[in-house]
Amino acid sequence: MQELGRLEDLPLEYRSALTEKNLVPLWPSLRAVLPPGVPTRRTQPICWPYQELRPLLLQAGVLTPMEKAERRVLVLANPGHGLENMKASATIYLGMQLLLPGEWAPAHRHTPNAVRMIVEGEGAYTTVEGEKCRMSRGDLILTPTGLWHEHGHDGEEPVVWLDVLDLPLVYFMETSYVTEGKRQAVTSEAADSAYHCAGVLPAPAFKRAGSAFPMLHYPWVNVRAALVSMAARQPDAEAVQVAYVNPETGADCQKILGYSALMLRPGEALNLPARSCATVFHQIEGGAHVSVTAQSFKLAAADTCCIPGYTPVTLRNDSATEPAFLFIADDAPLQKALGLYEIRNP
Ligand code: GTQ
Repeated sequence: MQELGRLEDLPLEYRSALTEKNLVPLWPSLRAVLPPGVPTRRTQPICWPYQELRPLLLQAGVLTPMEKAERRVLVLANPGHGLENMKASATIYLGMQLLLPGEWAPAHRHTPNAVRMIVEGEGAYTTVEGEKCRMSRGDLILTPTGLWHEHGHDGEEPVVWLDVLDLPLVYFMETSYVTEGKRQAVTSEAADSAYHCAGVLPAPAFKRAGSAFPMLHYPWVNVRAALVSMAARQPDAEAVQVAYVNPETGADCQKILGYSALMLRPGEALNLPARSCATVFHQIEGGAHVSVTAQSFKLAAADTCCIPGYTPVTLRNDSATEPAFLFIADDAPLQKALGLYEIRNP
């Protein structure tokens, strides 16, 4: 590829004249913004072992009362993006949130979309637009853009969950803001929703709802059962994986980030091709190795890692007897909508 002229090659006087008129020559920076073949990625492969962050999160529970935090969260920040920018990848924000018994994180709504993957503890709940979603380990709860949400806790032990938001993208677009609200009246329990029975949808008087976010709570018991039955029925499946979708449309459950759950059978190794999207892996049960060319993370339960885009990944379950279950988040829906999504076959 042709080497291009540098800024230093230009007379100082000319450079000043350009600066004065708010003009910039493209050619010294062209290769930086359009690198050959593969994009430049700030996102580094990073792992956040749960046993390392858990004591620090519990310490935040002692140091900072809810009134002073609103949301008591330690952000899983990728050093490649600068810790202060609070990004796991260019578009993905990850945070571990702690709620102690009796605490309440007040109602608000905001433009970024969020989901919560419950990590430990029983007794907490999120109310989303009046729908009460009780939290259990491995459950996925959606708080999509613009919907009121607050967190409460009637139980007896600390509850921790992983927040996944498209905040970096929405912030970058200068469209991120919050509105504070009042405590919501609970109007229904997500667990009672007809959406929990696969293959049937609410259709009262022959009318389908067609709401943008019909299903807010995906209990792990159901998702796990789906994976286990898929593994049993399709022993030759390339991967035992299910996507979290909008049951009314079958499309990804949110428009920017996509979510799935994957089961690694005992002893299974799975080669995932390089995809253009960055990917987050969170271990729900069991253990797995997540390997990229130069690095390998050994995930135990509740560990989380992030892998940049355009990177092939190998997942491996070393246990000869136990399955391993991973929660996966990526920005594939956004990239697909924009026509940027790629899978590179080796
Ligand atoms: O629980 O509503 O990690 O608003 C960041 C922003 C969690 C929340 C985060 C939020 C929330």
